[in-house]
Amino acid sequence: MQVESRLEDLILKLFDIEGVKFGDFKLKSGIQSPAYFDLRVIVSYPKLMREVSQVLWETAKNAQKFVSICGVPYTALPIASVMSVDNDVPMLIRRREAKDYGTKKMIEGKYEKGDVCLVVEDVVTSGSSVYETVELLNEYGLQVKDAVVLLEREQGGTERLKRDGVNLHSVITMTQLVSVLKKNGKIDETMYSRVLKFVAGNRFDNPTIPSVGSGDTPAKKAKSEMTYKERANLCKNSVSKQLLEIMEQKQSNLAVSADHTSASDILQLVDQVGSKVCIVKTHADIIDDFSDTFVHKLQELAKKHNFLIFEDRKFGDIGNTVLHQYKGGIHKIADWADIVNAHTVPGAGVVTGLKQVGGDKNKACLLVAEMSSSGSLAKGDYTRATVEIAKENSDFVIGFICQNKLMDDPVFIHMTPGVKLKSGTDSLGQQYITPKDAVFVNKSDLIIVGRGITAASDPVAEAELYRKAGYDAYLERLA
Ligand code: 5BU
Repeated sequence: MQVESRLEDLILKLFDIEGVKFGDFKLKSGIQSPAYFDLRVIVSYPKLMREVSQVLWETAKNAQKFVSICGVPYTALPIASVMSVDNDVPMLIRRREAKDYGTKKMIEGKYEKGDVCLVVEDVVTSGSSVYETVELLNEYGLQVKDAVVLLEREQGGTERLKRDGVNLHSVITMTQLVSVLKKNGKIDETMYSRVLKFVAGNRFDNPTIPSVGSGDTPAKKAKSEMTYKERANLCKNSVSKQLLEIMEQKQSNLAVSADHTSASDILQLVDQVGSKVCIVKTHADIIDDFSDTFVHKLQELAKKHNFLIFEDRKFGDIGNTVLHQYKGGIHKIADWADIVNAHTVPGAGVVTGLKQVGGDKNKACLLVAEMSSSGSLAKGDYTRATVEIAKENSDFVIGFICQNKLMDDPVFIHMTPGVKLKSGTDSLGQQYITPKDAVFVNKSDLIIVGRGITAASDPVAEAELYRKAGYDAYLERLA
C-alpha cells in the first residue's frame, strides 16, 4: 500500500475503534477541545496495535541512532513493547508512581550512562508528558534526542520539545487526521473547520492561552530553572509571591520547624535563627503554653526577621469541620499563620472549606502530596490526584509538601521535610535526605528542617549550614 493510503486506512481504523472522537472534551491541560484522541482502547485490537507500532517504528528511522526505547506511560507502554519485540530493540519502563524514596527505581530495564533512548508517545499536545519522561531518563543518565508520536495535535508540542533539545517525529498530524475523516464522510465540514480553528487558536506557544498549570502552562518558562525572583513575578497569590521574594532576598530556601514544646524555647530559637530562614513552621498543638501573647511575639519576630509563618496543622477532615478548626478553637490559626497545609484524604472539600476562611484573609495552603515517613501511603494515584486538586484551586493552594518536584508550573512551590545534613532515619519512621538530594536531585524548592537545627548544640551555626547547603543546591540547579 502507498504510504498515504496506508495512513488513511490507519486513521479510519482508529476512528472506527473510537480512538478519536469528536464533540466537547476537556483535555488534560484543562482546555475544552472539539476533538479527543484516546488510544488506550488499542490494547483490545492487537492487529491495529501492531500496525501502529510498525508505523511508529518506520517513523523512528528519522531519529538519530538509539539503543533503547521507552514508552510514555500508560498508553504508549504496550505500543513500545510491540516495537521492542518486533524489532529486537531493548525497552525501558518508566514508572509513573511517585518515588518511594530509596526503594524504587523510576526507570526499569538495563541501561548504561549516556545511552541514547527513543521516547514513544501516542499523542502530543503541549509536549509536557513526553518532556516529563525525557527529564526522568536524563536524571538516570540517559540521553534523549528524539521522540516518536502517532498524533501531533499541532498545538506547539513539537516546538516546545525542540527548545528542550528533543526532535519530535510524528506519524499523523491533526490536520491530516481531520482531512481524511472529512474526505471519507466521517465528520462534516463544520466539525472539520471547528477542529482546525481550535488547533490554530490553542497553541501552547500562544501567550493568550490562560495558565492551566502543569507542563501545559504556555506563556511561562515551564522549567524550574527559573529563579525564585522570576517565579515570584508570575505568582498571583500574594503569599507565594512574598515567599519567593524573601527566598531570593535572604538567599534562603530554609524553613525551620520550630518543634519545641514551650513557647519561650520556640521564641528564643526563632529569634536566633530568624535571619537565616524564609519560613518558621509551627505545630501549635504541641506547645504546652500556647497563648495569644506567644502568637503576638512570633508575629513580631516575623516582621523583625522577614519570614512567613507556616502552621503545620495538616487539616484532614470534611470542609465544614476544617473551616472551624482553621478559624476558631484556642489556636485561631487563620489569624496568624500565613500558610497552612492539608491532607487530601477527604477530597477537594477540605480545600474548599479552608479557602472560605483563608481566601479572604490572603492566606495560602499547601497540600501534603507525599510524606517523608517510611511506608507513607501518599504516593502514586493519591499524589497525582492531589496535584489535580492543587491545579483546580491555584488561587489558594500554592504548592506541596512532598519529596519530589511534582509539577512544572513555576508558581507552585515544593517544600520537603525529612531533611538532615546526613541522610538516615529516626526511631519512629522518619526518613532523612540531604539538602542537596531534596533541592538538586529531587528538584524541590525549599527544605524543612526540624531536629537538625533544634537539637544542635549551636542552632545558629547549624541553621547557617542548612541555609547554605539548601541555597547552594538551588544555585547548582540553576547553573
Ligand atoms: P525533623 O525534626 O526535621 O524530622 O522534623 C520534620 C518536621 O516536618 C516535623 O515537624 C514533622 O511534623 C514535619 N513533617 C515531616 O517530617 N514529614 C512530612 O512528610 C510532613 C511533615 Br507532611
